[in-house]
Amino acid sequence: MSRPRLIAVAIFSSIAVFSLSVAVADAQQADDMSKMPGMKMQMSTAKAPVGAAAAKLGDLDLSGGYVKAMLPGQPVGGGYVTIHNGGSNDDRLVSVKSGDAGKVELHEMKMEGDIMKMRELKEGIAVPAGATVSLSPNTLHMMFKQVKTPFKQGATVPVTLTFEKAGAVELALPVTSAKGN
Ligand SMILES: [Cu+2]
Repeated sequence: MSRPRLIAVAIFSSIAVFSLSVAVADAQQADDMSKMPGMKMQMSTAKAPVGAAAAKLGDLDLSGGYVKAMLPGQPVGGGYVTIHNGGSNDDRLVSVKSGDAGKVELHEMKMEGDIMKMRELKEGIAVPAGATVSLSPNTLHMMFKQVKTPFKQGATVPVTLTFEKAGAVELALPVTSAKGN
């Protein structure tokens, strides 16, 4: 076998192993993340789409809010927003609700070795004083469960985000393409 070909095979094998690891991790998730290709393999930093939802709540600035369109058969939806705490008190996103979903959980995706794992953050997401926390694909996210009608590109999904100190704020998250960011 010639050298370039050997290298190509090696690269392909490592991709296959990585995909397999991801698939194994997915299988362990009740959410079945394997049906969420958009949330899985994109390692780049996502940019918020044009027309993303924004709001101000006390010291908190929320921007870049959106959800991804759901693919046929996809059981859960992913939502994202950036939160900047311009104040001098730490705060915490404690819960999210939506009229379009039975429940919304706060999740984190993380590489553990070469396996991507997702877990629920029952304690919420800390937003320390002066910090900017981004919920974006492959990291922190809102996970919409028991979705009544699959999110469709062009629609909006209403959410209420509740913070420990700042209180609650409503956002209408635009639904963007299921692919890419
Ligand atoms: Cu999730």
